Amino acid sequence: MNQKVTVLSLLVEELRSGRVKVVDLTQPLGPDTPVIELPDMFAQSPGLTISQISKYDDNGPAWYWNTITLGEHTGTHFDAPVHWITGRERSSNTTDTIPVGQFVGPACVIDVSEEAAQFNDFILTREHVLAWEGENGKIQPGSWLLLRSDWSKRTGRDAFLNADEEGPHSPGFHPDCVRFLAHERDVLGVGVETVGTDAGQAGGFDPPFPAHNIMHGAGKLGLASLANLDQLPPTGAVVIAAPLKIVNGSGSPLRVIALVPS
Ligand code: 23J
Ligand code: MN
Repeated sequence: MNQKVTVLSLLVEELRSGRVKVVDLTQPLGPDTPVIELPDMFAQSPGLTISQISKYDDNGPAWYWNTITLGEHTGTHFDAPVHWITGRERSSNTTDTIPVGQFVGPACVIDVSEEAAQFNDFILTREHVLAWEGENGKIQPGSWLLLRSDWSKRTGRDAFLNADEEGPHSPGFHPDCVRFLAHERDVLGVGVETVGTDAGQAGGFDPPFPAHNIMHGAGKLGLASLANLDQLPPTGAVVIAAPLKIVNGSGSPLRVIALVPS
């Protein structure tokens, strides 16, 4: 019997033929994975520790497995609306309750890699997004807005966190840009290559940490420490970013993948 042609049967054929590629937007997750450093007055999030339970030995002759301990916001990870105080009263704001439909969406990729290389504190404005839309079309509701900075190409913790006496220096979003994306474009959320969705210096913005404050206050999501954004077109890719179903979780490490047409 012939199978009906559907958008998914066509997708399967495109995947099989290689005309649609699956791109991994995830950083390796290990003990050296850098974690955000907050000012000393605040509690810090632990990175990953991994210890062996057994490896085909007396502790388990035919099986290998490990125990992992880590903060929810370690490496390539997802920020749920409940992560920020502005999102605490929203419904379905935790990793286990966000509707799964919100984990899949088209990607709008804004390339600021040259600007961020020139000026590590580069801040994306509403005007930058409007200029991008002039080239690529209007951001559709339910899109992921991904900021390509090439920050994922930095090797080692010091270069990645890029901190000095003033604190960390890394690109991010202007508060007015976040308001625009959340309220006038209704994005799913923002994704970045840096350690968090906010700029390194965003603790001093008004409001502090606008990508957290405004996005999560609007029920929007965040993706941090993404990689391989240079392999995505400005539009046309679909991103799947589904966190672990941690009960009352504020976020989770995850595997982020993109479907990219060639
Ligand atoms: C806690 C406090 C401030 C920030 C963050 C976490 C993150 O970036 C995060 O991983 O969500 S800025
Ligand atoms: Mn986070």
